[in-house]
Amino acid sequence: MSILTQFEEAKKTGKKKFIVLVDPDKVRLGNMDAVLENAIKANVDYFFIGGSLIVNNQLDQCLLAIKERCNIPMVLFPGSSLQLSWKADAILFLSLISGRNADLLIGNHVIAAPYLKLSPLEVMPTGYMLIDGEAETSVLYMSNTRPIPTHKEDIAVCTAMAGEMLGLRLLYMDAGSGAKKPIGEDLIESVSGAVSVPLIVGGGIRTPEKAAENAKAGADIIVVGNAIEKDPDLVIEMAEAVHGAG
Ligand code: 1GP
Repeated sequence: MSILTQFEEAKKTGKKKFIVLVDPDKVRLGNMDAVLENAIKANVDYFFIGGSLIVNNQLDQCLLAIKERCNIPMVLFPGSSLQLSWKADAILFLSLISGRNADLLIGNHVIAAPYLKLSPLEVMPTGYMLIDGEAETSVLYMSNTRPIPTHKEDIAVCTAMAGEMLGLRLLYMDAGSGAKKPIGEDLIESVSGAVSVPLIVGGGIRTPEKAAENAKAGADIIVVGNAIEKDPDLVIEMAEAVHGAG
């Protein structure tokens, strides 16, 4: 079954998925082993692999290191068309629909299309929506876009609806890695109520309680990166909280 179908089936049955975001630049750091070990124990559903800016050119090594240790599927979450690899299982083909940067709406996709067509990667068309997380995150600087303000619920809802109408199969609401303020439950509830495709939510989630609240508010898939890099033991509690929220 494709990963996209797995997401859709899980949404239909109300099962929540938990994803750990791995930054390939940090894979050699001491705590990566602990993250992997805990991810296996905690039945983490998938890994997202990527970052807004990768400087160490070790994407392939990162994917291989994870593959050697476990069977958790790896989905590329690319910050640019330089972050592509056949060693992953799938790729979020992200269109940054909250922004008005043509390169991130369609330009980079044109460049990546022939590579992806030849590759074995499952391509997952995803509407990517940045929501203000009250921090100068890398993704805001690198994407040269403005996030949707948290109090502009109507803009977030209409953006999500438009993404679905354009045929995008997933929506990803992200406050950005390291956001000070994660996305609020009210906004998650409004957006999830307006669309029927699976909704991914991430950015600044630091506690299992917040992860569970987001899932209860309507997020189908929860992504956590930073908090787990800092404290790999959080993987267990976070995964339990999200899986238990379904
Ligand atoms: C960022 O949603 C992801 O794109 C995860 O964010 O690293 O803040 O958990 P954090």
